[in-house]
Parts: sequence; structure tokens; C-alpha cells
Amino acid sequence: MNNMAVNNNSMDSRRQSLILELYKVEAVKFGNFKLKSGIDSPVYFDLRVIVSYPVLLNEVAELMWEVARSVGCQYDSVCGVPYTALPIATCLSVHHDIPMLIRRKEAKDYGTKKMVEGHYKSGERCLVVEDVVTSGGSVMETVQTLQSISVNVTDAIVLLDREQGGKSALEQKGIKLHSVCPLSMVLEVLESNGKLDKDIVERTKEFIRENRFDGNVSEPKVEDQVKKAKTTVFTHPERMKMCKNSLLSSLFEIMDKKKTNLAVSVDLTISEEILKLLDAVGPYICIAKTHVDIISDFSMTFIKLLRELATKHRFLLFEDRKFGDIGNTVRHQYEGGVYQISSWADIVNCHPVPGEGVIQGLKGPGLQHNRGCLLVAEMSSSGSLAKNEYTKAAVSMAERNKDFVIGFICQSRLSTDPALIHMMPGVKMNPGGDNLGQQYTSPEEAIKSHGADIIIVGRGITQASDPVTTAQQYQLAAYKAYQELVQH
Ligand code: S5P
Repeated sequence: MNNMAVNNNSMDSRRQSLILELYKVEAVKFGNFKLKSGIDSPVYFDLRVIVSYPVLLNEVAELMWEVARSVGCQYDSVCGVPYTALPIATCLSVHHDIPMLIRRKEAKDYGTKKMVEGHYKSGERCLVVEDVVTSGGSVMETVQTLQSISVNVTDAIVLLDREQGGKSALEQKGIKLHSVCPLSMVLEVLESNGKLDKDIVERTKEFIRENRFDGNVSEPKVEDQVKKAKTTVFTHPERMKMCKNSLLSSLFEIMDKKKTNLAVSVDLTISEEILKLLDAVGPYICIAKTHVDIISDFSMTFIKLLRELATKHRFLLFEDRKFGDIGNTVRHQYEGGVYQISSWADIVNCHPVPGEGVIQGLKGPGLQHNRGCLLVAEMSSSGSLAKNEYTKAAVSMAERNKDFVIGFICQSRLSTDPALIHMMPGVKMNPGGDNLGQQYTSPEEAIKSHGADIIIVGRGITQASDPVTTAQQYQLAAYKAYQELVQH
């Protein structure tokens, strides 16, 4: 036996052990699994778990490195397909002293932020590392991103190839795919070691035969990836028909008819001043946002006049009360007291911090009056605690209550659901902040980079020397940004 044969033998036995180990930690599972595509599959690979088994993770990376070496891959750097392959690529990089590149999955701020992190030279060769390949689409996304920065990719290395056509699809695009364990090998090893019975093996083979991709791996453009990461952009008339809440439908209709996605936050303290300003800027806005508890001469007569202006200029009234108590208390605060908010405010908002009870408390009176509620999922103020898991929980709460919850007060696009609207405060033509923690973004950036549907502008308009002309400028800038997004 020559050296090569010895090496191959030892590599085969390492592959076998690896497959058994992956099966043991349930990174390879058999049963009935719904795939992302909606298809039921008898086999499922979940390589995310391997980060809990460092020895196994390292062996995965080592075998990938050996395979790449045995087929003679030439490369200057490695890049893992996010996210599961990132730790694998990191092991490869650290143990073999190969520089690594990181591709950003969400290129939210493309143009200002890089799509690829790490130092690279134009023309260098990068080996793409992936955990599982089905159609080859994910590998191709990473290849495209690297190519867009003039990094060349000729080879990709994958741990598990489901053998559903990804290899030939990538080959057609000039990428050679090398796998450590093709699915047929996984089945053979598990069957011969008594882990799978013949029936499951046959069923899996049949599934793979019947679910092959046609060899046309999609080739997403970088711009399309950026757009996809942000949102699928529907027009206001399209969204009008997709809402569960009829108030939100009317809001989209107003936005479309008046060509405005501007809400003015009229944080003045004297009722007459508020009414005067709203009568003047009314034609340019879709929403007037109030804080009625800062008005020194509040009365229900003021509310009557406010509602008359809302009808005259066709805008909605949003009382920025930010309810944040248990359901029973917020219901009283919403319906009763001095302000009787539910009787006149089309929209209110609440903090999700008390849990879903806050929505339930508001929902009763809210639905009775055909109202909508926004969840404060993120805040514009510096050091805000509304982020990460909190924000995610807010999104789930909204999704479960779309009859009453119409969207979010937020700083980024949180949901791709067209029936949830994103309103962003902290917007001003001259970005910066105030000296009490407020942080500003420009109207165009709010719509295009942060994914806002509506910008909420307060002092940018109320403190301008000519509030009316200024409101018009905000309206034009924000609506133009929306139109450009829709057209692309
Ligand atoms: O995160 C937030 C949420 C809200 S509703 N940040 C905010 O600034 N707001 C409100 O938007 C705030 O209470 C104020 O009424 C308005 C912003 O005003 P501006 O003068 O800073 O534009």
C-alpha cells in the first residue's frame, strides 16, 4: 500500500466516525421534517448544534481542510457561509493560519457598511466553506458577494452534500464543490452500523431522487440581497388590501391619496398653537401625533376642534400615550380620566414591557371604536433598553394581535409583513441629537436604510422658522425616498 492509499483509508475511517458522531449529537436526523420550502423531508441536517461539541467541531474543520488539500484547492483565504459555517471556517483559519473573511448576512446599511469584513486584496482566491448544500443557492450568495469585491472563488468545501443537484448547479457557475460526506455515504455508514433500517434508507434515497433541483442555481445580485434583507417593498395601495385592521387600510389610502408618509409630532403646550399649526401643515401630513398630557389648557372642546381638522385635511390622530401597565389599568387610562383617549385618538401606542395583557387591555375599547395600536419596539433615544430579545418579543406580540396592533414605533425594519407598519421618530433634516438623549436620522435614511414607512418629525417642523414650508420639504423628501424604494 502506498502513502496515498494509507491516507485515504485513514480518512475514510475518520469520515465514518464523524458520521456516527454527527448522528449521535442529532446533527443528522431521520423522521419527518418540514423544510423551509414547505416540503416534508425524511432527513434533516442541523449542524448548528456542533458548536456545543468542540472536539467534533474541530474534526469537521480538519476533515474539510484535508479534503480541500487532497483535491488540490488553491486559496489565500476562507469564508464561511453565514451563520452555521462561521465557526467551522474560524477553526480552519486558526489551526492552519489561513486568513478569514466574514460575509455580512444583513447588509442593512450597504453603502456605508461593508458587506465583507477582514482585509483582502483584489484578485485573491477565497475558499467558501459551507455546512450543508442542497441547491447551492446559499453558497452562490456568498460567492457573489465575494466576487463583488473582486475576490475570486473557484472552489467551495461542504461537510454534507444532500446530493439534490447543488454540485452540478454550482459547477455550471464555475464553482467546484467538494464534500466531506455526501448523503449516500451518510446513509451507507449509518445502515451498516445498524443505526438505520433499510426502509428509511430507501425512503430517503427516493426522496432525494424525486426532489432534485434542475441545475439552475439562482444568482442573486448584491443589490437584490440588500433589498431582500431590508424588506419586500409593497406599494401603499397594495398594502391597503392586505390589512386585517381597517384603520390601517385607511391610513395607507390617505398616504397614497395625499402622497405623504409624514407624521408631525405637534409637541406644543397651548391648544390654540397646536390647532393653528395643524391647520397649516394638514395638507402635507398623514398623521398628527399628540402628547395631550403636556397641554396646559386641555379641554374636550380642543379635542372637538382637533377632530374637525383631522376630517378637513384627512389625517389620523395618534396620541403618543405609551401605555405601559397591566391590562386593567391601561384600559381605564385609555377610556376614562380627563383625556378619554379611546373616544378620539385613531392610534395609540404601548410598551410591550408588561406582556400581552397591555394589548388585551387596550384592545376591547380599541376595536369597539375602530382604532389601531403601535408597539414601541425600539426607541430613538441613546442607551435605549428596547433591543434584541425585547424587540423580537414585541414583533411576535404584534403578529399575534394584528386585528388591533397595526405596527411599530421603531428604528429599523422589524417585520416583512405588509400588514404591519413601521413608524420612525428621531428624524430631522440635520441629523445629530438634542442634549437629552434624542438621536436623529435624516428622512431619506429613515426610509431607505432603516426601512421606515412613516417618519415622525417633531421639532424639525415645530421649531422651524417656517413650519409650513419645512413640513412640505419633509413630505417631499420622505415620499420621494418611498417612491424610489418601490421603483427598484
Ligand atoms: O423612540 C421614540 C419614540 C417616540 S414616540 N422616540 C421619540 O422621540 N418618540 C416621540 O417622537 C417623542 O416623544 C416626541 O414626541 C417625538 C420626537 O420629537 P422630536 O422633536 O425629537 O422630533
